Amino acid sequence: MRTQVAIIGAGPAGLLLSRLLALQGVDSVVLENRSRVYVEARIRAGILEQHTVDTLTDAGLGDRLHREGLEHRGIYLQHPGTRHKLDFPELCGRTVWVYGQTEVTKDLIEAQLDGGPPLLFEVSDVTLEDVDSDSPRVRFTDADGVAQVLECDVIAGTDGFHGVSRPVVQAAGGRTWERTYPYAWLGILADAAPATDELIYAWHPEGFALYSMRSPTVSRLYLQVDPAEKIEDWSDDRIWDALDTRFALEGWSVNRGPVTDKSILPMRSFVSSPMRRGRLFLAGDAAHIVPPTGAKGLNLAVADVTLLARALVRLLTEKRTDLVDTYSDRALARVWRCTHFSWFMTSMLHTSGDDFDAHLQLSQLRRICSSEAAARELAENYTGLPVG
Ligand code: RFL
Ligand code: PHB
Repeated sequence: MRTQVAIIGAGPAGLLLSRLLALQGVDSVVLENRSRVYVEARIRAGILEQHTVDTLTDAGLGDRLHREGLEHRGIYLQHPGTRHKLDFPELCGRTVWVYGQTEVTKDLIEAQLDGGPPLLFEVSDVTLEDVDSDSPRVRFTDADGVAQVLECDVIAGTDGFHGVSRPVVQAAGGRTWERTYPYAWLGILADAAPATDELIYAWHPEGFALYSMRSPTVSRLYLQVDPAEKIEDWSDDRIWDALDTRFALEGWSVNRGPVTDKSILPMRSFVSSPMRRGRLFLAGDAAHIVPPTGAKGLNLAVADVTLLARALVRLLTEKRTDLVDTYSDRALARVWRCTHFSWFMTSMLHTSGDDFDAHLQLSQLRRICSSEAAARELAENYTGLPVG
C-alpha cells in the first residue's frame, strides 16, 4: 500500500486532516485501532469555537451542524447569589456553537466513507518506521489479522494522548510539561431540557459545577469531585442534589430527567514539544491535553490540523518546506495560549478548601463581571483567537 499521508487515529484531528488534504488533492489513509461504533459513541467535548465551525463549514461538513447545532452568544458566570452573563458578540464580535464531538465525528466519518480517502478501523500493532527519511512507512495488522505495510511521504500522528506517535518524536529529543489538578469532573448526560439558554460556569464553596447541553432536550452537567471518588458512590439523586446546591439561585432550578451516561474524568495539562520529528507531525491530543474548563481540547485539535494541512499541501504539491519547518512553533504558540486560558479558568473556578484561594477566586470573578476589559479578555479566549 502507498499513500502521500498516513494518518494514525480517527479522532476529530485525524479525520479532519484527511478531509482538508483531500480537498486540496493530497491523498491519505487513516488507520484507527478502535471500531467505528466505539469511535462514534465516545462522549467528549461540546463547544465549537467560531473558527472550528468555519473550518467544518468550509470543508463541506456544516449542514447538520447548522441544522442541529445551537449557536450560543455567551456564558453565565455564577458565584453564590449572582449569575452574570458575558455577551460574546458585544465583547468580541464572535459566538460559539454547542454541537457534540460525537456528532462532529459522525459527520466526518460519514463524509470519509462516502467516497473519501480510505479509513481502516480495528487495525493493531501500528509501528512507525524511518520517520527521519523522506519515505517513512507504517506497519500494522489489519482487521482481518493480515500484516500490512503502508509506504508514504509523511505520517500524521493524530492518535490522541495514549497513541504511539508522541513517543517516537520524543525519542529523538524534546520536552514535555505536565500538571495534574487535585480535582476531577463527574459528568452526566440527561434526558432533560436545559433550564438555561447559555452554559453556566458556577463557583461554589462545595466545588465547581457546569451546566451544558447537547440539544433542546438533552442536558450535559458536570460537578467538581475529588479524583479518588468512585462513580458507584454517586447515585442519580446525590448528583442532582449536589447540582441543586451548587447552581442555587432564587426563582430558578435545575431540570431533572433520566441520566443516560455518567463518568468521572481526570483533569490535566500536558504539552509535548516539538510537534515534529522529520516526516512525522503531531496534532491534537497526541501533543497536548488541556483541562476541559476552557472548552479548548477539540478546538485546539482543529486549529492544529488547519495549520498542518496547509503545510503538508505546500510540501507535497509545491515541494516547499517553509510551512512544515515552522509548523511546530506556530502550533505551540496557540497551544500555550489555550493551555494558559484552560489553566486560568480551572484555577479560578475550582475550590481547594483554602479560604485565601477562595477570596482570590471571588475577587477575580467579580472583576470579570464588572470590568469590560476583563470580560473581553475572557470572551476573546473562550470564543477562540485567530489561527495564524
Ligand atoms: P482523540 O479524539 O483522542 O482521537 C485519537 C484517535 O486515535 C486512536 N488511536 C489509535 N489509532 C491507531 N493506532 C494507535 N496506536 C492508536 N492509539 C490511539 C484513538 O482510538 C482515537 O480514535 O484525539 P484528537 O483527534 O486529537 O481530538 C482531541 C479531542 O478528542 C479532545 O481534545 C477532547 O475531546 C478533550 N475532551 C474534552 N474537551 C472539551 O473541550 N470538553 C470536554 O468536555 C471534553 N471531555 C475530553 C473529554 C477528552 C477525554 N479523553 C481523551 C479522556 C472527555 C474525555 C474522556
Ligand atoms: C460540554 O458540553 O461537554 C462542555 C462544555 C464546556 C466546557 C466543557 C465541556 O468547558
